[in-house]
Amino acid sequence: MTSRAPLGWSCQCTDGRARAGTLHTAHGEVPTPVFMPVGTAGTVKGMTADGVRATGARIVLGNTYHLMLRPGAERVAALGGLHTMMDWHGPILTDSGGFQVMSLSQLRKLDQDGVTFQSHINGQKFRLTPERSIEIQHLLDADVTMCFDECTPFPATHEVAAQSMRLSMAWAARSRAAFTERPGYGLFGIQQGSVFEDLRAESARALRGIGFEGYAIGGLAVGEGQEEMFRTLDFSVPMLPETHPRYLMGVGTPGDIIGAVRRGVDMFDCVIPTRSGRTGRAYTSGGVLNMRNARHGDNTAPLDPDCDCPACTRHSRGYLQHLFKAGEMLGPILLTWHNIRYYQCLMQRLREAILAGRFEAEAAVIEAGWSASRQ
Ligand code: PRF
Ligand code: ZN
Repeated sequence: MTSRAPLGWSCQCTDGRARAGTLHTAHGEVPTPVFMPVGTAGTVKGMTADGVRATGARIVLGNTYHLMLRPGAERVAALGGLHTMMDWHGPILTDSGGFQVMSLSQLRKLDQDGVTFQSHINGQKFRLTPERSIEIQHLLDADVTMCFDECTPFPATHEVAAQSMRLSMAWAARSRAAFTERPGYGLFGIQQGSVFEDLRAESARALRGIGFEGYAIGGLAVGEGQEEMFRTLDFSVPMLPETHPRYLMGVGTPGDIIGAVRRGVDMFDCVIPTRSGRTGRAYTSGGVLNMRNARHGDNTAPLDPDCDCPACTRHSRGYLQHLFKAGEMLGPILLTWHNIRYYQCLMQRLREAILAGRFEAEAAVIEAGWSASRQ
């Protein structure tokens, strides 16, 4: 890619619908399929930036909503932008704020122009429009900016989902118009339409008409369940341009991710590895373990014998159980590190399997490990 080009994506190989590619951004290249750890408030909770990089992560997610409330977008810019502030010098994708307003703010009012809401921190009044969301993401210096959208709640009638999707498509056009093109930076559109095939098609047509550097699938993992999400992905993913990266927002468990990569998705983010790490849940090659459970107390074995992270190579399950029982902050730190490392290894295995033309065989091996009772 030339240095003047916008953010790009190149495909190295496909295996069925699964794709192995590379995202080219202003702050470096990212192999896909990729999992982006969530750094909501300018930090991946409990991790230094060096630690995040050591897990293998190459891109992190930040949130317009949280950062506009605290410390404020203009202040992040004054502090040198999100990369400098976080000491994270790789690519950053920022979400646009609408989804977080709807899930976190108790008091909010949506209109055709945007949304007015009260901060969940101190009740202060704020307003987000497509134009302001894009401006904030510029101030943060996001490599990947997301369109301002409304995540349609689930379940929704066809009529409600249609209205909501059409509002998001109007906002997508305004987001595109407000976005300043710079080399290595890009804007992603977000497909909506709930679980309805005709609405997903209409949304994809609208987004393709506007033109974006990447295409996200929004409005899923909102309570519909894995089977319904996969059914929706079956028809929604092929509607998005083959030539561009596809991003499934807010997903998911390792099983969700394998199923979505199988259906042609390239990018993911989710709070699961970080949030569940803080509460003692560990994702391992043998399945999910709760490290608060007393049964681990005398166990000298590593959390996951197949993992090379500090929690697994330097400590026992018994020690990790003790840390959680004693409320020591090192417990959440170690399990967050482990879970992010687990997700990074999962993505690397999937990518290598796609390149080797053995995606299904590898997926079967990984999934068999979760149900084998070797713990
Ligand atoms: N839109 C935006 N962010 C999101 C979503 C969405 O639909 C979701 C849905 N899973 C998570 N994060 N902008
Ligand atoms: Zn580990």
